[in-house]
Amino acid sequence: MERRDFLKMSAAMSAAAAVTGCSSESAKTTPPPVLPVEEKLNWSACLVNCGSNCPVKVYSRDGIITRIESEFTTTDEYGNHDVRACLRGRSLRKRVYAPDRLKYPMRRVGPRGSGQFERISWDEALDLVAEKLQATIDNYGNESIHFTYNSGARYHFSGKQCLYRLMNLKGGYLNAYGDYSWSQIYEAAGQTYGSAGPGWQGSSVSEMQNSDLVLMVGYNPSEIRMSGSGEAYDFLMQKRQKQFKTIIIDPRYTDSAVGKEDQWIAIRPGTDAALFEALAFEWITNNRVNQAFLDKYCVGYDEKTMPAGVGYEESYKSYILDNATVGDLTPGANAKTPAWAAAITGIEEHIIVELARELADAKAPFIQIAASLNRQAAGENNTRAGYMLPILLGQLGLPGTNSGGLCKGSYLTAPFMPTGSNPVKKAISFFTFTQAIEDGENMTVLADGVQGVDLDENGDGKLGTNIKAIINYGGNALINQHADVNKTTKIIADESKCEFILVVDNWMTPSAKFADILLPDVSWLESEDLIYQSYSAGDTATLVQMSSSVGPMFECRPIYEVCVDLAKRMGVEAEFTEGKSREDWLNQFYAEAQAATPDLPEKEVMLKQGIHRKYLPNGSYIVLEEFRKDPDANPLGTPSGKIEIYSSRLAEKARTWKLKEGDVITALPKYIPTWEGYEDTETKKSYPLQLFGYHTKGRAHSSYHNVPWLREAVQDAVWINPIDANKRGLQSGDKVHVFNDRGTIEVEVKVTPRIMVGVVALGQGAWYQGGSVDRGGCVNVLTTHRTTAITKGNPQHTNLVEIRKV
Ligand SMILES: Nc1nc2c(c(=O)[nH]1)N[C@H]1C(S)=C(S)[C@@H](COP(=O)(O)OP(=O)(O)OC[C@H]3O[C@@H](n4cnc5c(=O)[nH]c(N)nc54)[C@H](O)[C@@H]3O)O[C@H]1N2
Ligand SMILES: Nc1nc2c(c(=O)[nH]1)N[C@H]1C(S)=C(S)[C@@H](COP(=O)(O)OP(=O)(O)OC[C@H]3O[C@@H](n4cnc5c(=O)[nH]c(N)nc54)[C@H](O)[C@@H]3O)O[C@H]1N2
Ligand SMILES: [Mo]
Repeated sequence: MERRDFLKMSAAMSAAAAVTGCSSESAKTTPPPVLPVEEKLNWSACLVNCGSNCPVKVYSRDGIITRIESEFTTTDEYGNHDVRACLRGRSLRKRVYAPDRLKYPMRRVGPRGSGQFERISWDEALDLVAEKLQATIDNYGNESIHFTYNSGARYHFSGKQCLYRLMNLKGGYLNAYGDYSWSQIYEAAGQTYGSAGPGWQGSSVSEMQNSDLVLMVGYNPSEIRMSGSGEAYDFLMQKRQKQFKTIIIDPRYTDSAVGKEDQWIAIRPGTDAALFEALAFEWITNNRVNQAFLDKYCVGYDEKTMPAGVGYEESYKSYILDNATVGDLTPGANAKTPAWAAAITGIEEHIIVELARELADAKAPFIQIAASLNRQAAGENNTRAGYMLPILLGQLGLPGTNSGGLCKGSYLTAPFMPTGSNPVKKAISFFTFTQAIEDGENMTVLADGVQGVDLDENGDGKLGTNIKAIINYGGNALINQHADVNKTTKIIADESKCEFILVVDNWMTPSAKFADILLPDVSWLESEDLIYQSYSAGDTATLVQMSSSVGPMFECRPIYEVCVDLAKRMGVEAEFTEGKSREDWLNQFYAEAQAATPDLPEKEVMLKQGIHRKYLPNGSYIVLEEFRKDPDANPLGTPSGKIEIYSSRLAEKARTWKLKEGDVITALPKYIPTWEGYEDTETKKSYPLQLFGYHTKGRAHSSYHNVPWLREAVQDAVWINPIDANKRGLQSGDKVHVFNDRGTIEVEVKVTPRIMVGVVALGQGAWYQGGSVDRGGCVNVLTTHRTTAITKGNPQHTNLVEIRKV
């Protein structure tokens, strides 16, 4: 922080302390101090990627933040309740004033990644950025410029959309499809239900009111949807209103359990599909499947609904029973029995049988297959296999049921800065950018999932270009959040490969250290915007009017202004601004939001009240309701218009795609024993423990890592079961090395029965520090660049490791 700002801040803070009686000098006799300026209140929001975008109240004096409060303006009756920020939003003052805040534009002076920079002026920085981007376009073409995945700042007006807009006006950039969150879910839902929707927008949480049994597979709202109005709160209130049974299947005894669950079933990571198949076996052999539903709405269950030319022996029923004979229920030697699944999943046979009975008996089971399963090596198949539960029971499109998808949130809408369209059609999977830096030229459709290229007679085609420049705005996935950080840093550090890296952030993150030019953005608390809650904040829809009395700090500038100045230099200013000022854009957006939500108060009112909310503005959502009512009038987006248990499109990919050894694509949803999974006995000889990096309360990904309060509140420790700990002589609090062939990290260990035997777990997102042992404790030192089979997405939850005491 500049000395001037620091002095201003400490003056304001000591004045505040005197008033609240916190100062030792506030003796009873001294007259009350005269405050320098009145305390102001502005509403702002936490725009991090947890899906909630909570409002926060920012109090300030003379441009210095004095305190942060969460919302408490309602009577707090459920349905009209406060949208209270979690521990992260409440710590925002610390984050904004963190010592590693970026304060002025910088140019790299040492080797890339060394973190050595020199301060430069904005003019110099923008000249350099414009020059480098133009040179990359001239030398290698627009498709050699790439935006790495970024989700750290969910602005509507002055956010990443501005940079996309600028680049689209300049001829575009190499697209990415998919994302770290849900790539394999999109694929699974697309193949099964004809669109991604039923995968990431299942029924509303409120539908639990109509359910008697909620099954949460790897779903952990209490830690991943923490907002005071979000899914965690909705779930609690639904439970309070109706005592439906709750069963949680998770290798970890999560905060979503701890007393809220009726049953916790611990499962080995990546093996859920085996459990689902055993449930299917139980239902088929006990005549509990909904045959009428399968006949009418689905393709591929048995001989009655196989696609032309495909026989019964390729049907789902035959696969589960290992029985090629129509009508016969005699199981074969490879039948997917509970005993078979018990050996793989670690769940006792009788528990599987009981679970099958309970689900079949339930009047309206609400089944949710969470995203963690899709971040496993066979993520597409794990998820498809999970969708089979509601499908086999015919418990879909009805009150109280769900497709297996994540819950659909409720929305009020507000516009985003329009990006325009990208003239470049070529796209890679977001997860393969490191490969595209090294060898994009030779990446193909059939081997690497490249999209949007011309196809040859074999149906294949090449990307034909390497990534030569990267723009990384509001993302830490250049380094920290991407897999195999040690390998990634080597690729990114090589200036002969990717020749230019622009990073725009607020703090000196592990990714920021790899910038050639580093630009300081304003923080949320310094910004004006109208935002709505993000993708998954439950049943309360909100609009929040952000405004600020505290910025811009230092030499930070909003990215909108930065892009206007870049557009000037790159000859597209008029197209970029459309002749509008910043105020014009904000007014236009406000008017558009009012048109969509007519009872949204005038802006002057919103500036004072901050938030406009509505519980379930469009009512409670039942996924696939229309299809269930009338499948002919409302066909799905699959080729058959029906639910595809057997996917002809995947059968085609299985035939034509060039897969790595050990990768499998199957027409039916199947349990696949994968590399570095429970059944990878070869790798387990050296690395016997399954590890995943879950999403922790103390951070949103890597965001908020640099807030000491949060590091204190939520311990970063690798969880291990007492049985595994005893074998290694470990006690809680010991420092350990967690390692595999890709690297070693040093963290504390927490010995707890809340994690199952053979499995260890560590909150993801800690900042990578580098070195042969990463003392930052970044779990991605241990994860792999290897992709999932179909979407070429991220299997970051599939890892084998060993642990030893330091
Ligand atoms: N506090 C916080 N909240 C967040 C985020 C954050 O970083 N921090 N990130 C946000 C984002 S962008 C996303 S995409 C979501 C992610 O949400 P999820 O993908 O649901 O989160 P995870 O923590 O990866 O996994 C949830 C649970 O699944 C369990 N699990 C892991 N592997 C398996 C498995 O193979 N089978 C089963 N049955 N369970 C398994 C883990 O123990 C964990 O408790 O969270 C969002 N919310
Ligand atoms: N091992 C493992 N790795 C994972 C996951 C996992 O489960 N396991 N989860 C994955 C998932 S689901 C996701 S979504 C990704 C998330 O990966 P990212 O999208 O990279 O998310 P963050 O780590 O939160 O990084 C956000 C960045 O935005 C910056 N930022 C915040 N506010 C602002 C702002 O106002 N302006 C600018 N310019 N920058 C800002 C932050 O400082 C930070 O550098 O991580 C993935 N990585
Ligand atoms: Mo995510």
